[in-house]
Amino acid sequence: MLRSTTPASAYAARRARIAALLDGGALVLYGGELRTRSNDTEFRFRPDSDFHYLTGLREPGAVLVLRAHAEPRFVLFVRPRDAEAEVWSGRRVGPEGARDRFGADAAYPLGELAERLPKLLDGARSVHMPLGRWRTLDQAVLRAIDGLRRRNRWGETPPELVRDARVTLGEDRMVKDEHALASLRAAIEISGHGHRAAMAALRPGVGEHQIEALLEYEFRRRGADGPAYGTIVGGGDNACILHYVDNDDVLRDGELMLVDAGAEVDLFAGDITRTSPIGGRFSAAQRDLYDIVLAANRTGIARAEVGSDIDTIHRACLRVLCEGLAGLGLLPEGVDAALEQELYKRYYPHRTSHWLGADVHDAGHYTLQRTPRPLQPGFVLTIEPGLYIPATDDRAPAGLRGVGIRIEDDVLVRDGGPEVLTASVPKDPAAIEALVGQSPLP
Ligand SMILES: [Mn+2]
Repeated sequence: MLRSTTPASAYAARRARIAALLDGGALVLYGGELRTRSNDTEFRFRPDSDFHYLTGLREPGAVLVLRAHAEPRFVLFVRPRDAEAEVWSGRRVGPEGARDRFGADAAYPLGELAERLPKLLDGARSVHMPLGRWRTLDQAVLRAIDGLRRRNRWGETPPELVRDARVTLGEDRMVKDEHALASLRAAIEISGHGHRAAMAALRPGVGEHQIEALLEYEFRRRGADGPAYGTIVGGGDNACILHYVDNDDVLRDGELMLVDAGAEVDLFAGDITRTSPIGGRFSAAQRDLYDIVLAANRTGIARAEVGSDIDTIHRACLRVLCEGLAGLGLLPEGVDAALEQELYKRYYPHRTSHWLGADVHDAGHYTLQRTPRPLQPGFVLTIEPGLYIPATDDRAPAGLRGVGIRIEDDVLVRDGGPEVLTASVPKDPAAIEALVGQSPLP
């Protein structure tokens, strides 16, 4: 069985929280549809995160209408049962199952959406929806509002306000409830198994694709939905390509392997990066660079406190990285000039943190009134400083050219100080060296 940590009551509690924020309005979400992979075959379905967050339903072609203004409150539209279609493309929950198994107060076949939506929106003060996300949903809602407006003489009262539901949902998703946290912890625990297995199987001559397969085997066999995003396994200077997902090179002695991979459980994502020496030992030059990134990682984590913000974390990490780079002779302009003129971008082009949750780059604003928002208890973010020395960098000593290192942890902001959710995955260089090559590649 796939791992699930989320009871039906958790989805009901989320719907109640969101309904209280709708101010007498209605929320309309679409779970999404199958996407073509090639010709007539499709990717495995993965529902929209907001939709799943409130329903737990994983079927394509489903619409949620959550009504704060009247009964029934929780309405689902789903594909109707169809014995023949289900033989080909899998079981469907159907309207009856939507009521019995997913707790809908009312449920109808998807084909009745256009006909029923006006009545469901009648009397709602506002409609909350992901504007512009799904053309079909936009059209259905706008038609319903327009239809109600035309019938205003007969007493129908259309919503006067359309709001972007992603703002409301994003704010709620930012503060992880106990079930979201349980899902995240499970996703991270499984991700950790994958990372440790990858380190243990690492040795020269193994293919990046084999490490990728091992990670995803660990994820799936332990009941995760699968990888939460495209697994990155980069040996040597492939580590300097930030979104390297080809994973088709061989891992060479004397080089490092960067793995950025996370499992998904109940549609919550782990997101972990570790960098390991392929031959089992960091060279002195690699170790120098590793220690700088590790110091930045630890500095960033220490700053992930209530009231801090991700700009403060980023700047604290940047200073550590720049001081380290200057110490290696890679920033002859000096630390202050490097920070001011962003000269470090040559070696560190990305930001340090993103929100983590149901989406690996999770929902929720990063700024409020254009200033970075203060961290609150329950926020989960990544701390992922890195340094990537281009293979062509003639400033760098030969032993550092083409070396890429990133160390990424997932951190829960708490009143008592940050909790590192990814603490079970080694990042101390001695601990990594002790693990690398310890078991045969299966
Ligand atoms: Mn990340």
